[in-house]
Amino acid sequence: MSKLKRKLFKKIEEHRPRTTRLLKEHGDKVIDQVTVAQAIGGMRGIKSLVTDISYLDPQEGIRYRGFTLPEVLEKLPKPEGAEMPYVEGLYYLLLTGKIPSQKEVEEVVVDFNNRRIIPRYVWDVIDSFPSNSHPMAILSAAVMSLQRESHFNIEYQQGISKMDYWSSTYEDATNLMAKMPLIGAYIYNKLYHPEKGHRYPKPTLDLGGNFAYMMGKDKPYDDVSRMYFIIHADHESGNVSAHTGHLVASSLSDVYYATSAMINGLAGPLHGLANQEVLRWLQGLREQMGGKLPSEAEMKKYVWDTLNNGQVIPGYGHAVLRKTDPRYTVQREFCLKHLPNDDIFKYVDALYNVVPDILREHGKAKNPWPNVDAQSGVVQWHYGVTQFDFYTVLFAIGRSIGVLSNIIWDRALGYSLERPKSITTDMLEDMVGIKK
Ligand code: HAX
Repeated sequence: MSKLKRKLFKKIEEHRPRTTRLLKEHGDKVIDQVTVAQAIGGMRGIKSLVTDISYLDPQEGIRYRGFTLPEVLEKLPKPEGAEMPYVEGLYYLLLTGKIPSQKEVEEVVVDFNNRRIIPRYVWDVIDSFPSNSHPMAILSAAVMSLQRESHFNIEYQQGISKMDYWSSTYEDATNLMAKMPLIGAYIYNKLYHPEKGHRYPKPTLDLGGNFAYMMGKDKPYDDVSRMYFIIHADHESGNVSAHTGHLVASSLSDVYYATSAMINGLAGPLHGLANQEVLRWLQGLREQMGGKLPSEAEMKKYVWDTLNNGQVIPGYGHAVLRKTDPRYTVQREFCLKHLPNDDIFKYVDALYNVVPDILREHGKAKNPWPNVDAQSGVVQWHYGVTQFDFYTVLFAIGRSIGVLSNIIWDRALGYSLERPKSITTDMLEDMVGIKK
């Protein structure tokens, strides 16, 4: 057993009595109520999921295991000469709640590297897709094809105890996490640079460094990748991708089924696909402007035209957040340091000056501030990843760290099959006293 797995097991054993006690002694205590608007409106805000891996405060933004994003980026160990921490260190933090030492994280790096081998049939699945397929569809299918590798599935068939589900799930999750960036880079090269062919991984590199290498990108793209995967990793459990992963895994489907489903949820334009939509929308403006930076009045007109057309402003608003997303701020600071004169960055900054006021005047969005997706495409574009269809694949690689960590813990704490109750419109009308 690896040191990380041993540490995780200890933490699981310490935690289990807390969940058991809550259920046994306080299982019937009321912690929330449900309104008609919540039942019709996507279950917004109902407290009905439990996770210790991250928590999203509407004002402050995300904390991973109690740490804000700037704290995570500052405290996690970094590869020599790097500005951003090891992604593997984040996996350690999310699983155990502890910031790993340099040595502890280096052990995880070696463990991940040993799990990178990808069966030939996965490349065949990817290669069989037409080159105009969306990369998220290819990613989902590639992850799905790996399902036959599941240790959990084999052990379940053999009849293991519930108490041990977490162990084979840990193996599956870590195997998949180590492979995801390689699959992503392969999809990128197949779709956009077939002339360059496939690059094999470099065994000496960490997850972020190797991803940059396989994408064919020089420094600081390794740091961009580390930053990107870390800030997208988790956003508590209610968002579509995290919730989908949790929901599918709750039926004891293995992590391959659950992660493929999570990828499908992330691929919607109201969720992860918004990062590609921001760039597509900005390019529309750029074309209109013939490449020059629009004046404030021109920018305002473009935003209003979009709203008056009945469309949303991509990259703005959020179902939970009520302030600027700290994931936006982390990337903005990176841009200010590394690409302050980038054209698209200037567009994004100029938008920040006009959109919140316009959304407030428009009067619909509860949160007029930018979310993570408003800024993330800019960084990719600057370093030559201009194929914005690909951006959500990057998000998916990052998000899988949180989703997989959660599934391991779901299994460890024996979380139940999800089964909320639905009712009919007739019943709802009766409940609120509408006469028919
Ligand atoms: N532009 C225009 N209208 C917006 C808006 C925006 N950016 N954000 C919200 N609204 C509208 C909603 O469409 C909704 O209109 P209707 O009443 O006509 O349905 C109204 O304002 C109230 O919405 P809300 O309660 O403020 O927000 P929701 O919780 O319903 O939705 C969304 C949250 C993120 C989906 C929404 O803000 C949106 O569509 N934003 C643009 C797309 C986007 O950036 N998505 C990525 C979000 C971050 C994320 O998950 N990344 O993966």
